[in-house]
Amino acid sequence: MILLTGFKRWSDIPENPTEQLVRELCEGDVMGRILPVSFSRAGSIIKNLIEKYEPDAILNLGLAPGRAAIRVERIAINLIDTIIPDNDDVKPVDELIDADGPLAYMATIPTKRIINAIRSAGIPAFLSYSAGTYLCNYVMYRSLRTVDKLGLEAVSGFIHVPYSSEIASKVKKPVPSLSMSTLRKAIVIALEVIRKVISSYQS
Ligand code: PCA
Repeated sequence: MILLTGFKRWSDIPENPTEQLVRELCEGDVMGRILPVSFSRAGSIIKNLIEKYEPDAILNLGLAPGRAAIRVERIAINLIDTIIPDNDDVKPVDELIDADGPLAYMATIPTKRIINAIRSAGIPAFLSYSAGTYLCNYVMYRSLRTVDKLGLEAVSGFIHVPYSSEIASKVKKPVPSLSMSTLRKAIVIALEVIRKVISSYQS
């Protein structure tokens, strides 16, 4: 089973496209969950889901406003450094995510294979070496940390998507975007690549 997560909206963004993506893609072997943009709640939700369901793979999705392409994150760092408060109005600065955890975790999903497959479908996708220091990096780190602590074989990683054009049309300034159907296609491709990895280590 693949655990696919997205996020609710936060701050002044009108909608989070990852919410719709997760709703549309959770069927068959994909279990979808929408996470709150909250440090105190999102971390325990992701930890409990992984402990309870022991998924074969975890793919976390988030919106990167202002980015023009799909970004597959390579690394999650053990740091929270917030400029915008989360949805509980909490704004941690210079805090470790886990005082006992390593400085960073590398994504264990096949990042380059995913990017190549998405690009082959004519969709712009790039490797990213920073998921930021907000909720997305936090959830990526907490997912990898939980898998590590439990000693699971699961692969885990994070993909940032741009605004969908549908949501960008509601933003009051010009922002880069891709259509919702393009975003959906990219994530479907990423899930296909992840499925192949899972089946190769299970056989
Ligand atoms: N993007 C934010 C948090 C929620 C989301 O979708 C981030 O990049 O941290």
